[in-house]
Amino acid sequence: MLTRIDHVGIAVASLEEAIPRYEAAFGLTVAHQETNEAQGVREAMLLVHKGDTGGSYVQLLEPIREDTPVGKFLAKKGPGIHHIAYGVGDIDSALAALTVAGFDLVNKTPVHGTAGSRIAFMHPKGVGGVLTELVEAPEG
Ligand code: MC0
Repeated sequence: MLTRIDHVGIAVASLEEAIPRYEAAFGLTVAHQETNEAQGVREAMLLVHKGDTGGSYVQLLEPIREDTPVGKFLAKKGPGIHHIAYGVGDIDSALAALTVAGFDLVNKTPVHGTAGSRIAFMHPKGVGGVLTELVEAPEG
């Protein structure tokens, strides 16, 4: 079902502060930046590796308000790893299989993710305390 680690989502207080740190430490560059209102974040994707099934990224996440998943996470735990995201070829079949297997899905159907991708979150309680995201990359 899984094709790659698509990204590791990291909660930060400020993208302006975090991006140069990741660029300086690892020589990464920002491949994409956007604001996702529905998810309550400003985000930057820094490419780590381009493989046959798509890229792997560090995703820096800054909340746009306090009452958002990343805003609440930052207030409670401070900056750090917020979630892991796995690439899938077909997110609809992946979600159908997880539903049959009894997993607790935050998104029962895919929602809009980075750069036109289709994404869905699984609740951390069902996956060993790790907020887990599935990503189907956009066509092309
Ligand atoms: C909350 N919890 C987490 C967690 N966030 N555990 C591990 N990792 C996280 N990131 C735990 C809390 O510690 C708490 O555990 C319990 O979940 C309830 O926490 P809460 O603070 O009361 O939060 P809720 O219940 O309101 O929401 C938690 C939930 C939410 C996972 C449902 O954060 C959510 O819907 N997340 C999915 C959407 C999201 O994260 N969007 C932002 C990234 P205890 O043990 O204290 O009960 S958007 C993104 O990444 C997009 C742009 C993309 O990739 O394309």
